[in-house]
Amino acid sequence: MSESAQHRQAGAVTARTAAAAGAAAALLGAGIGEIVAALLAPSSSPFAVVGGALIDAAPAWAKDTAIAWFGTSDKIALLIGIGIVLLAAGAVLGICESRWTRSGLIAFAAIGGIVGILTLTRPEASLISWLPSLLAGAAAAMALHLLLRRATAEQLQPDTGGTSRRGFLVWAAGTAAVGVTMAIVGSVARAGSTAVATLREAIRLPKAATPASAVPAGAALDVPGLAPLFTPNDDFYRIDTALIVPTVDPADWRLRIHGMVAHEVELTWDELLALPLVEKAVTLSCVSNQVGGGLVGNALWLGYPIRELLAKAHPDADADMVLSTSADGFTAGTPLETLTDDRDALLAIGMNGAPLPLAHGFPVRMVVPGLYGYVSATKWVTDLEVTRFDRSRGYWTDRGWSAEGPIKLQSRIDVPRERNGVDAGDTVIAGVAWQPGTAISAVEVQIDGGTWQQAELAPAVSDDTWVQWRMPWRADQGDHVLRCRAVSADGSTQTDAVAAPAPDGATGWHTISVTVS
Ligand SMILES: Nc1nc2c(c(=O)[nH]1)N[C@H]1C(S)=C(S)[C@@H](COP(=O)(O)O)O[C@H]1N2
Ligand SMILES: [Mo]
Repeated sequence: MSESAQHRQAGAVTARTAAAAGAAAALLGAGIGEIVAALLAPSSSPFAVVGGALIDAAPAWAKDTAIAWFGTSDKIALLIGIGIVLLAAGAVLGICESRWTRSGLIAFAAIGGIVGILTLTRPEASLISWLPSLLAGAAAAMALHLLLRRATAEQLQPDTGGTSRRGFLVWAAGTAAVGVTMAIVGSVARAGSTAVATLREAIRLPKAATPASAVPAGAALDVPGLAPLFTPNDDFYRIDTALIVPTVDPADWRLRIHGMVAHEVELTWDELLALPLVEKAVTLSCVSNQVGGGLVGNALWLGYPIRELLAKAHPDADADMVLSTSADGFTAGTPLETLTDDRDALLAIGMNGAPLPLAHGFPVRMVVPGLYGYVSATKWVTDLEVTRFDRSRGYWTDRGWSAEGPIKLQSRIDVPRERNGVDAGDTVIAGVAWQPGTAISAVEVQIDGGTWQQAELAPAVSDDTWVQWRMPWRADQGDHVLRCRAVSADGSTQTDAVAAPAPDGATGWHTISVTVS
């Protein structure tokens, strides 16, 4: 008796059919989970919960590799990875179920239950956030049962030619399609039309009591391809551990300042808006930015100096750090001194004239001039605990990054682009240079290892922002190597020592190769 005849006789389905049933059932479960989560609470999405737990549990090297490989698409890469694992697991469970009745069903239900429990451990958990995962597991189990029953029934029927097999395939494909559609609709509903996005649209920001100093004439150079002096909100890099952008209703927002203080302070959104606000241009950089990379941007921030709030709380004399916490459980440890000195560390509500975009921390985030984001720029901030570095650690400090993170002196060539060719003749080299908190006094450019030449430096908006620079270049045909370095007002020259981003920021000279023809 041939193998397939044996299966037919026993009423068992082929491994391939069982695997297809399992994968389709897994997709249906995933779709149900995403739809229910979109209706219930975005943060209860099973995908987001598993992804968030993986992000928090991953060793530092895995995260650094993910950012190096996928850049700001690292989250999409993670979700695709989870999807692939889900399909594979579904296929395996389908085969299990076809061999040992109930094993696949029980496993699907158990996975739903485990993810449900995991959901309750996440920072944004609510009382019912386990529901989407549980329903997803139950739906997958039920779908697997029905699909296999159908496949088995068809195997037992007298041979009806190709029609019966096609019947199963249509059912399996239909189940998978419904699952994928629900998952897509669920995530679009979640991203596009949250009530908080609508609330944000309606907000009119108060005017700053202290407006930003005027942008000096000539600060923005007219060089096509050069990063604009102010980075538009839609182009501003985004880095955070949130798979789903947290949605915080301003009416529910509270900031609590506590810990080593004489008086606890609590602040509501309306109270914050009524305070005399400060507007300030600040360049923000991610510690993961590679030399020459794009994880840096400049914006006009509107907010209230954290210094004033801390003065009301009156920190203890031996406190030296403020641990800020976000609505989604991220934390950053910021030196107390940087929040109380005259640099105007802000509790920010506005970015380039608009309320903070949801992805950039709506309704309230921190912006501390001179510090990398991971130790200072907490988005969706809700809690400031005054403490000490020897008592408390921020999210990334527990994962191998330095406790303190001042932004290093850096410069970048934006024009020409490495991958674009250059036409021979008179052209221009241009870029940006920054060390927020310290003015840039010069940028130098080196062509093909020759002498360092002074670039033209545009007037700076402030010490806290990047400056644009340019240098004319008569480009000869052939391959050329271009390099830049910045000099800061305190006299130091950007180091050529190559350092990786971990543990406290990349260094080295941005070097590009271009072909002139
Ligand atoms: N809540 C929260 N805030 C956060 C982070 C985060 O993961 N979660 N990442 C920090 C890091 S590492 C950086 S570089 C900045 C980036 O801010 P942006 O996304 O607005 O550019 O946000 C900081 N604030
Ligand atoms: Mo960062």
